[in-house]
Amino acid sequence: MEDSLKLVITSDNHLNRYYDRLPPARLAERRRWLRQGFQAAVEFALDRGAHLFLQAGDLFDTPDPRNAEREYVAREVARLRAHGVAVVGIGGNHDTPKQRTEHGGILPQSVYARLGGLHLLTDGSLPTLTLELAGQHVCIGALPWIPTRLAGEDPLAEVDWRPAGSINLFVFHHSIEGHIYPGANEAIVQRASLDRLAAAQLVVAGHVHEHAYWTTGRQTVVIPGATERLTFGERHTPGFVYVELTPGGVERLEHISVPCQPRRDLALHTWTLQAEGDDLCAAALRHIEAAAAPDLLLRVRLSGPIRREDYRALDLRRLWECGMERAFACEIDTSGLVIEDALGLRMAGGVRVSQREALETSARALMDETDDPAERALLAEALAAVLACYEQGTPA
Ligand SMILES: [Mn+2]
Repeated sequence: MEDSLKLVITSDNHLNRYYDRLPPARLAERRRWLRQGFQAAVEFALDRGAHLFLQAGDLFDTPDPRNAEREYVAREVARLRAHGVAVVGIGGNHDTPKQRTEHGGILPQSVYARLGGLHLLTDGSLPTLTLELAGQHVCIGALPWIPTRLAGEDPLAEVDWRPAGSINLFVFHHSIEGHIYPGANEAIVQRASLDRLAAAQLVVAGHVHEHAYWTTGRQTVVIPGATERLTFGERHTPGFVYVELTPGGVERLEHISVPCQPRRDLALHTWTLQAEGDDLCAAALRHIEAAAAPDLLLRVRLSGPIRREDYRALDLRRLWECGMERAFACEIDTSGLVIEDALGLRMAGGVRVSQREALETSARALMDETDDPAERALLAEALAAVLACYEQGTPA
């Protein structure tokens, strides 16, 4: 019986992801959550005696991760190498510089590549690496991420890949028709183009965070998926993939799930809050207190019609502070609030509360409070100056 090639595949680890409005200690804790999935993939590769550890892009969230993250990855890559595991990687849309003038166009992973820690498939049109692994002649080809590719293009359209391995695998970092990132406006690989990679028993596609795989004839296509949920919209189970591969195709494929930090989307409608009798702010605070938990990433989504005076009385900062005190992190989303005007007529749906509107509202309130025409004129002048400054970004 022939040996199968054992490989661990991970993608979209997004190490070093930054979250604004998170205090430093919590940001560090969040980054520990992000490392956890990548760490689990490394441990799994060592436990199973994998021959190959493949990272399919977006290892880092940016082309310039902090040294702490770079050093962490160096340590793990060194452990894999010390145990004889070959490490192969490609860049993704997050960790590849957008242009040559940014970091000289160099990926953060290239430091490990230069020191022999990993093979980074980044140069040329279809860089292909040949390794002797598990008694097989293994060819690994890649389509490097090109930041200038346009939406509507098929990244595989011109690809003509003719590897000579007994086992061939191909890796890229793109959405595939039918498996598209929500709201994607980018180049997408057409299903039919996968025929161009007919020589590959395994095709690996990083980028889409939800794991999927399918097999057509001898070829299996696998989307390893992300190792943590990165946004509130994501419902997938994060993890990585373990594959046993022979010249005849995939013999075994497992998706190993990893824990993710809990998230909760708390939807609060103004009608529900009003029905509770007291003011909106007190009602919203009660809901936030009840929903919060120490580990939780909480998003509070306020929606529904609201009168201007109620909006002014809604202390958003206090809501946010309450969430930050009781949950791990909190964001307050007011984009679903619809301001009703003074005559009780509702404006067209989806009106956003803009800074401009808030400035006008406060100025008008001050003007309403005075009978002195000179003071009103001064307030009007102040408002105009502030708005000019706000809109043009220059001091009036
Ligand atoms: Mn990506």
